[in-house]
Amino acid sequence: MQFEQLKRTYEQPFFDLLKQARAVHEEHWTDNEVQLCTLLSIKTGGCSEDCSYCAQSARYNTEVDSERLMERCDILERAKAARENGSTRFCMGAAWKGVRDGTKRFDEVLEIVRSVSKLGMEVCTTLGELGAEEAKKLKEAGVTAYNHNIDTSPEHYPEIVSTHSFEDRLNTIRHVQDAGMSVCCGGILGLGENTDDRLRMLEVISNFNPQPESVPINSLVPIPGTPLGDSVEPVDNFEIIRMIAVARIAVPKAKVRLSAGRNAMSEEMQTLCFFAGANSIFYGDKLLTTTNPQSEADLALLEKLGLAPQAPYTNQDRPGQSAELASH
Ligand code: SAM
Ligand code: DTB
Ligand code: SF4
Repeated sequence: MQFEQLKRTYEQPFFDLLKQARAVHEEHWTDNEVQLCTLLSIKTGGCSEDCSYCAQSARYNTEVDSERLMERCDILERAKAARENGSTRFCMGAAWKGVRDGTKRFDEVLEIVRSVSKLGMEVCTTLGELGAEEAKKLKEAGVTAYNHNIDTSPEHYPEIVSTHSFEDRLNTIRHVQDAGMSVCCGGILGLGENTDDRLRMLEVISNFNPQPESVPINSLVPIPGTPLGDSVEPVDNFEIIRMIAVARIAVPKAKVRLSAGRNAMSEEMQTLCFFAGANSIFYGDKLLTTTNPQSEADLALLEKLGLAPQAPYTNQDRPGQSAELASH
């Protein structure tokens, strides 16, 4: 969708927007399911980049220390626990500028992915910048989706990050698409951007070809010590709901993931987000470095609403499943 159309959609009376989003949602998603995804920070802190919202940048004095890449067996334990708890997607994040083929750490990541992908969940990684070769190898190892957010509009991006460009983000996304992985791409609300910035971000995302398989909508979790730690007004709940609704309309087949920031949202607020088209959440007490609602509370909310956690995949129906793995 183009900016003008997104803007007209966004500016409708609130109930008209919700009605439109709900109709699009029901056309493409018939099952009243919410996907539960578990996040794990496999390499925390010490990142060279200066993203001004991030607890893991080495440039800011936050409470997060730099750690080494986790051991494969520990990651596997966490992935198994996530599957036991009902997650159908396991997302591994690393605080790196990017990964490079031929390095020891990239080989370690490939080994980790090979192990985790045998568990039958969707395997998502978010490791920073990728070239064509790295993307191909991750796909071969069993990554089904790669998360790389554009975070805000092209115009606002330089206000938020100076160590890489918006174009760098798009290049990585292109490599992910070329390698045949699904793209998970969304952004953050609350970086000091205006509504037009948010809609320009959605314009870029909705014009990807193919459209992304998932769109995470994060609401800024202010991190003390970062440039955005205390300076920015929280985003109005109605603006968040409107953005979820417009994302649902603009990218109808994507999972719209209500991501960071749920800890600060009431149950009623989250419910309106589900109604507007959100159909995936991060599940488990921790995101990467910050807290998330307790699992029991999330399950209780879904139950109250008559929503079901997405059922586990069988061997054959997991997206991105290779014929070789499916036959095991
Ligand atoms: N280093 C990789 C990258 O930059 O793509 C992966 C990790 S990064 C933490 C993944 C995404 O988490 C960011 O693009 C941003 O959308 C989101 N994020 C990070 N810190 C956040 C915060 N404090 N509040 C909300 N979202 C945040
Ligand atoms: C995404 O869009 N949000 C997740 C995931 N992709 C990697 C990360 C949220 C991080 C929130 C801040 C933190 O825990 O450090
Ligand atoms: Fe944080 Fe990722 Fe930016 Fe590094 S590249 S500072 S981990 S958001």
